[in-house]
Amino acid sequence: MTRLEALEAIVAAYPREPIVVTLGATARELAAVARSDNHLYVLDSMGLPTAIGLGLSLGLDDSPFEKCLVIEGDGSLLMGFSTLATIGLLKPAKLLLLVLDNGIYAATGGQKTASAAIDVSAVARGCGIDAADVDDAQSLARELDRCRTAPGPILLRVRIGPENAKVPYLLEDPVILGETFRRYLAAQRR
Ligand SMILES: Cc1ncc(C[n+]2csc(CCOP(=O)(O)OP(=O)(O)O)c2C)c(N)n1
Ligand SMILES: [Mg+2]
Repeated sequence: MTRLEALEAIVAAYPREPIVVTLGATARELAAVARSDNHLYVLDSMGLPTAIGLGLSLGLDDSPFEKCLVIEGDGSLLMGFSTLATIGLLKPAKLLLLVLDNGIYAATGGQKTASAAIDVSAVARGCGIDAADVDDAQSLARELDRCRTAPGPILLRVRIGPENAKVPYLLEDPVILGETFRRYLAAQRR
């Protein structure tokens, strides 16, 4: 599965739920698949999308949203790995954390991450998070559907290939991106 295919499946399954998306090619490719106000594009803040999604999912606990999604890279997750412990402690029921695991830092030249050496799903389970490995598009669609009603926090480790799709850069002002996302959430809560 390519990153683009994984993102297409995620957008198809959760077109209106809040999605916090990690930096680099993942943000660019998501914007190319569906540029949407319910997406918070976290430009450059490696290691932080999961922490942002944790806070957001706690704040949205009583909202009509089925889930609050985070789309992470393996490298970015590893950089903010301690957040998994806090997620296990606080147990945000709406949090669905999707780790797009290509085993490399694709954005900076393809250096290997520690992902191949460790079992991310086992770490998540050790923290009290429901977790599963997803290896193909069919399993991804099935798991995304299961997660709609399954109580969070849930982590899906989604194996993707190493390629980056040829899509335009996303060079918008982060303040405007953040404000657009905030307004989307506020409008749903009225
Ligand atoms: C704190 C910090 N360190 C380094 C970078 C440079 N950087 C941007 S994206 C990236 C790789 C991210 O890897 P991963 O999360 O696995 O995503 P992938 O590129 O593989 O999709 C790096 C090292 C950064 N933006 N911020
Ligand atoms: Mg990676």
